Amino acid sequence: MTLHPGLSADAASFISGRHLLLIDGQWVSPSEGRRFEVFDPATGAVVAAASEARAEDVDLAVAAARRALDGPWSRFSGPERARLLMRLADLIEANGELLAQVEVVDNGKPLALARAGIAGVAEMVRYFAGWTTKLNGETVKVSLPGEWHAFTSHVPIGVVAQIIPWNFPLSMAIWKLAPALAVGCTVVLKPAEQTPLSAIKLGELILEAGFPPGVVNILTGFGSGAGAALARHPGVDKVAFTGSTGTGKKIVEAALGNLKKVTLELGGKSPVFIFPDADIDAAIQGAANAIFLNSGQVCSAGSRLYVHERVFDQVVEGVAAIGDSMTLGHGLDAGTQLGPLISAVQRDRVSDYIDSGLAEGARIAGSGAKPQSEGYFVAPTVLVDTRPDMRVVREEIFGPVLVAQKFGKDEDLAVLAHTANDTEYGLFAGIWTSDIGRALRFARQIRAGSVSVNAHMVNEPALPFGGFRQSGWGRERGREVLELYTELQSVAIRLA
Ligand code: TXE
Repeated sequence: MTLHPGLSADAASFISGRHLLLIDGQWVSPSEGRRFEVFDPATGAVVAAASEARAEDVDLAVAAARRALDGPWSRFSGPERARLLMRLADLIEANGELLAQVEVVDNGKPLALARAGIAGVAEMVRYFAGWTTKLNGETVKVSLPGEWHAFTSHVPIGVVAQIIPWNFPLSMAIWKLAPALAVGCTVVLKPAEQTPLSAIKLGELILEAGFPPGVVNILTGFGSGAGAALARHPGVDKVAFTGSTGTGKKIVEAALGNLKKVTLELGGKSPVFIFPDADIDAAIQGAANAIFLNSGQVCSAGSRLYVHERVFDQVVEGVAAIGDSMTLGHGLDAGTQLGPLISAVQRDRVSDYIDSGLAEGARIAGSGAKPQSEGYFVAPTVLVDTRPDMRVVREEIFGPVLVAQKFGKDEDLAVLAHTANDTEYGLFAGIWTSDIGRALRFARQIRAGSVSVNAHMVNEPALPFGGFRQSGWGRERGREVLELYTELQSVAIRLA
């Protein structure tokens, strides 16, 4: 196993350690004894071996989660759950550098981005710790004859399966875990097979924080094995998933057996509009961040850019120049601004998209240089001369590839909204303008779960996040996600 020399001794020792499954508060070997390799995407080298959970392990983990749900965890009050979550947030911060380095080796992202992610994760846990004592129902007036007292209350939905993607492994795990634990659910969490390591470390911290056995179970393994077994399991009350739209549909089918509740955070092809009255320098930087951050492997990446013709050349040249100036490299190397893609499969997929765009008549703005490196790198790429029917404009690429198009000075907001909405997705849209009235009128016409004005990717725990149309079901973050981890119970009492 070849580890990057920049890793701290702690991180190196954790990564090369023996990785097991967390079931019922114990680290255990997988039932079939299988293991799988974990790669550093910046080098292609194997860095670790993780345990492969199979259906039998899923059965054990779901049973442990059920026992905890019906047993000790049900007796934890809101303030007690809050204290555990607060302790977990502190432990995440105390182990922040190790977690960030693990995330870099597992996922490839630059260290600065991984560190920012860890800080956000701790804050997300604290935000949901606050909610443990605040999710109240309502009293309801009953109009039947006689005297009544009636109210609603939120009860935990039960045992939750959480299936996590590889683009922000720890953040996506916490977005799901923290609200589920805040309301009193128990969890079986499956990280993506490409990035199992930070979830394992998180499991250690969860035990150290004092969560009772079985409240959080962590199963590393593949989607077709452990993932599919969780999605169809009759003992699971809800599955929460982030990943591709195709896999989301498979999860919905698998969930039909017991009609478990499903929430989905899926793909996107999000538009960014730049009007000529915007602060153009800020808009150029914002549009570049929107597609190059995390090498474009972001569900809400701003992957379609629409620029007013008066500033089109300036914006496209600016974004392409930022892309060309970025230093690609290992996330632990000083100066790296852009890491590799997650896998050879993803690199080839993204490269094929660029080729398909060029074959259909698009042109690369900027250098178009290809990285020469053993890792899974794709250079930032801005495509112009694109048309709405091209695959690169319609499909989620999930790489640092931007398609740029012009709009005319006479186009009204309804026409632009039609362009924004000309997609099967509806996750995000960005608007850059100094005319806030226009921004608000435009936002109302856009069919997307989140809209940012003069900013991109507002990562705020209190703001719900999720998709219209094929970008998903339900919301994460904010009060809304708590409702999706609870069932609403009505109680009506006839007074004597
Ligand atoms: O995703 P999958 P993949 C998109 C993005 C990317 C494409 C393919 O466009 O190029 O998906 O990535 C688990 N039952 N996004 O194939 O398959 C799997 O083990 C249950 C967008 O890696 O969706 C992993 O834990 N689980 C996205 C998780 O699903 C299954 C983030 C995600 O994998 C399963 C990631 C099954 N049948 C990819 N099959 C976003 N919205 O942010 C797989 N899994």
